[in-house]
Amino acid sequence: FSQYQYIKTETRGRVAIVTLNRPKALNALCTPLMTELNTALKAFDQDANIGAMVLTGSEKAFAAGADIKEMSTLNFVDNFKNNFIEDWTGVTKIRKPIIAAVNGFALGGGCELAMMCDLIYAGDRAKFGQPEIKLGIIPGAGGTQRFTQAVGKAKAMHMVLTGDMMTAAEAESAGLVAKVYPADQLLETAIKNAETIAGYSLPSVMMAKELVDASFEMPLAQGLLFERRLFHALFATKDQKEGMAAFAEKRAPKFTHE
Ligand code: CO8
Repeated sequence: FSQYQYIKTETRGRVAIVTLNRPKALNALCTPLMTELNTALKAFDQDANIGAMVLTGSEKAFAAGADIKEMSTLNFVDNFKNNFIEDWTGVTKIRKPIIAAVNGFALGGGCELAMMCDLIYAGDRAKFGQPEIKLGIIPGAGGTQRFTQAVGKAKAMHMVLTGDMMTAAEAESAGLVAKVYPADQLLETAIKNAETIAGYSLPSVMMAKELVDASFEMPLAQGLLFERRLFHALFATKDQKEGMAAFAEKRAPKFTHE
């Protein structure tokens, strides 16, 4: 029995795997799906036994966007009063690393959801796009901003204005995707990488994530100062002592995440 209808969750060691599971609609992101997703991610973020998460979909689709049928009857005043989409951005508040493992379509809100994660690994047949323009709207959850930060103005303008899709290879060379793997090896590889990350000292991992994210918000001098201070701070952890002792003793470190 699962408490969820639109997602599946499992854990493997210190890694949590969340799978979008609305196959008939290509994982279109309806409100209850997003509510479940945010609930699950938040629970894993608070779970001391979890060090990293993987978010994935199916072979055919990571997610083909927000649910167009659900959105079709929305109007401006309600969107404005309810701050539509704000509740869906919980992924960006998660403090442990989240890897998006993208096979198939990552379109519209699906692409935006992947970009809210910390890094994207793609299967070789993945397709990325911001096709909102074809529906008479524009991206609403970061497609004009995170996409541009990732790939630069030329490619972002092309994608957002034409609605064209990008292949996994193009997305990798443009800087949207960290690595491309054969589709059938994507999830296992993403989990393996997540296990590697989850094996490191959690405070250092969380600080590293926080700092890379801060580089998008801060002037360089402030970002460097923030980095230096957190670097100093990590010398107050047991894991720093353990990590350096293990190196000197030529053995594997046993991190306790404190
Ligand atoms: N919403 C609702 N249903 C969808 C969606 C969607 N986004 N995408 C696919 N489906 C449904 C189809 O309606 C179809 O259902 P049914 O069998 O009942 O007709 C089923 O999934 C299978 O889809 P197709 O038959 O179309 O499959 P194809 O393989 O022929 O085509 C495509 C695949 C190209 C992916 C096609 O389905 C498509 O173009 N989908 C829409 C893509 C799109 O426009 N996405 C952007 C939506 S707008 C948006 O995301 C706003 C962002 C808001 C922020 C979100 C924050 C997280």
